[in-house]
Amino acid sequence: MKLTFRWYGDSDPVKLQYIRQIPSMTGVVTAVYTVPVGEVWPKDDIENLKKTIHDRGLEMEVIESVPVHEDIKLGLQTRDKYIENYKQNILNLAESGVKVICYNFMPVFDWTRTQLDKVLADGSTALVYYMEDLLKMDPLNGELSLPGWDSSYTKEGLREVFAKYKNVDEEVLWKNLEYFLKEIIPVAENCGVKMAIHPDDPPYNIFGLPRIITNEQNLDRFLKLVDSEYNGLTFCTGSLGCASFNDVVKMVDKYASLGRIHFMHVRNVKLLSDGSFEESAHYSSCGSIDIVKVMEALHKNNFTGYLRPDHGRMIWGETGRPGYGLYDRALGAMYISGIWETLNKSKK
Ligand SMILES: [Mn+2]
Repeated sequence: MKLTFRWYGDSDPVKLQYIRQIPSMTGVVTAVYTVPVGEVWPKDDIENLKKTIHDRGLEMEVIESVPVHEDIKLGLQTRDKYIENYKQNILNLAESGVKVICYNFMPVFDWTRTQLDKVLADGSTALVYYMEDLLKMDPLNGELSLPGWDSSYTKEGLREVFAKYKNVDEEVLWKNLEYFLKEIIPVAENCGVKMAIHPDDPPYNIFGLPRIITNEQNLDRFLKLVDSEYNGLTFCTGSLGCASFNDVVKMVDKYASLGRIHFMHVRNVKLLSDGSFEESAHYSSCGSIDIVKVMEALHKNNFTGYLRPDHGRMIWGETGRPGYGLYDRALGAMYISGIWETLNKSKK
């Protein structure tokens, strides 16, 4: 297991030198954020990013994310141009030493929450998702925006893209994903980069848009679309685990044993009775996911991929990017490392 930390580049209030001070941290997971979705990342930008990170004693072996252009998800004629660009990005990143690329195939929106600063009982703040509030949200009224969402959409642009999805149901989305994978996976194989799809968050349709990377049956189907080690998963315990139909520990065990998990996102969520959930501290009893069992499943299967603590709460007065502060993620990293060290030592 290689422990990593997400870093948003020079504008991130969490500095590389702080990340470097977390024991057993090997590298950061990042991206080139200045290039519009669908375009080729300049090689100089990739190399400069790598140099900045290496100069601080960290590695850059995982990219999160190379976003997939909406035309690819929609299956439009124009997709071929964007797929060629995507292949070029894979090749360029491989040349700079990248081993894993994380991406997702969620239409229009990335991860979705109803509040980013819910005050929990201990005074920390966390991201939450309350069903009652979600049902009141209208993404087309132009007032809604969350981090992780493509903020380049205007109100009209959003209406247009929603209209295009009128003809894209889950089966069409599967076809479009298969088309994309059959183009890019051979390229990834040739240059030794493992592609790792991130599950949909939350893992079911929202706002009438289809979502397919959602549950065990669909992950099985996904892995068979192109049955190659290079067509793998970013297994996000929080994204899959926020729905009660997913048995996260069982799924980690299964996909790790198949050698198809290349990147782990580890975080905990507390499930509430009506399908709502609150992000919690990593510690098992703070949420609904048994993090020790997740780590045991990885250990049992000799997991050698990358892992990062995923979202954290805001604690100790820290302010910054919701979910991506330093302190709680660092606590999560040490908790995970502690479990891993114990498992390593008790095996001998
Ligand atoms: Mn995640």
